[in-house]
Amino acid sequence: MTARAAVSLVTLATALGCSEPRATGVSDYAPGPAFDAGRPASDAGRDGAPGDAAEADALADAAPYDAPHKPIPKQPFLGWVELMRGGPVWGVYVSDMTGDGLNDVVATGGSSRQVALYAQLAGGALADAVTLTQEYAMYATIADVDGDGRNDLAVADDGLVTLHLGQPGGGVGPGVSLIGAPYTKWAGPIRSGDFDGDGLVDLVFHDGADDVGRLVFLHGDGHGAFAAPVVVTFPPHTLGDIRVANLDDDPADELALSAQVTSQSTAVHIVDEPTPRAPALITTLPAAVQNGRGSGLWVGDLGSDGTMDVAFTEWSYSGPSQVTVWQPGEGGVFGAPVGWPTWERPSQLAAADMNGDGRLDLFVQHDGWFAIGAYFAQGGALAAEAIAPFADVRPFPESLAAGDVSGDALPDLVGASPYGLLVARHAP
Ligand SMILES: [Ca+2]
Ligand SMILES: [Ca+2]
Ligand SMILES: [Ca+2]
Ligand SMILES: [Ca+2]
Repeated sequence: MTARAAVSLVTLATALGCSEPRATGVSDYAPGPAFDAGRPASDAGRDGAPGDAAEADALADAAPYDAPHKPIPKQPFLGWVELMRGGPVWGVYVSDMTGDGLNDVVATGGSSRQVALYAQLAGGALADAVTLTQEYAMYATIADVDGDGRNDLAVADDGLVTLHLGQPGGGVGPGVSLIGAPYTKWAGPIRSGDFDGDGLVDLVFHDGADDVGRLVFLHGDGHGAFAAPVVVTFPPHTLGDIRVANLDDDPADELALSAQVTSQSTAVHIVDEPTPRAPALITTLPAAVQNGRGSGLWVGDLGSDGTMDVAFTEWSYSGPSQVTVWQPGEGGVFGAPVGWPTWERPSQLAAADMNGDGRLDLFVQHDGWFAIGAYFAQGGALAAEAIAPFADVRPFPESLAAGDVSGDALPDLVGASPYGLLVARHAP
């Protein structure tokens, strides 16, 4: 890191820490190469405190970013970026955990790796972090598991899969373990959906055994209890992220999961329950980039055209980087993928209608580049990627999320960084 970059980085980290909106837009600051310089001494004990005016002025005057390969053009599709204090964050989730109808942010893997709640306050600001759970958790999912109208929180990590029921007035209750001895290696991403089609919330998580890939399904009874786990095994490779959506004509949800098959080979598996409570791998979508690596996975209706999409970021050291998109056709059979060229090191994905045209747009984080790309939907296609400076977000399955967290009905982007929770508010 150059001295100049270090100075602008410290300035950025300091100025982003303020909790009040400032006029400085994201396009006005100079992203640095990495958040690895340690927090500036002047930050000590200042969580939530506004940065001083001199630092804000320095931010506005910061030097442009020296990108070694490609310059980052300034694209004003994001508003200003705010760094909430509270220590490192790994996973971020946007949902209402306080029962007031306003989205809040739940963050996993904080400084003590507990799960923290950043509640949205009236007026749109996020409150300081409040610890929701005492157990370690890197992964979480939020859904109303017991049907009482309050969102519940299921967390997974280090051999634990624990359910915390939402409480009247906000917050969650004590954790109840959902698994026993067979799944104590470690637990990866956990997701919720209705996989058996009975209208009740089920859970699925990745059991991180080394020698075999295992997905564990927990079918809910609608009252917070679950049937015996159903395990689907995969050939020995590392499972990545899990995403849930209804990809075919039946009412039940399917799921997509990314897998690192070899050190130079990735794939996306589609899992369905052709017979309720008998989930099975139904198809594997081979990676499109040869000798590539994949990381970000997203499933939904890009462009809001009524057709579901499975999106996966792929890159290789020597070849192209792209966002690969598959669409399920008749009977859930997937067609050939379409590759959308993307900038360096594409990582996590999130989607929101950022430009208000009623179509869902796609966002891709660029790992280590302090940049985020936007693919705005145009009809049945995506426009060429627009790049905007962003703060560094972890290359972690759940480190990027979208949703309105400021109460203006415009979607914001939320990211997990080594420094804390990032909130990129929609430009007003
Ligand atoms: Ca709320
Ligand atoms: Ca509930
Ligand atoms: Ca169900
Ligand atoms: Ca289905």
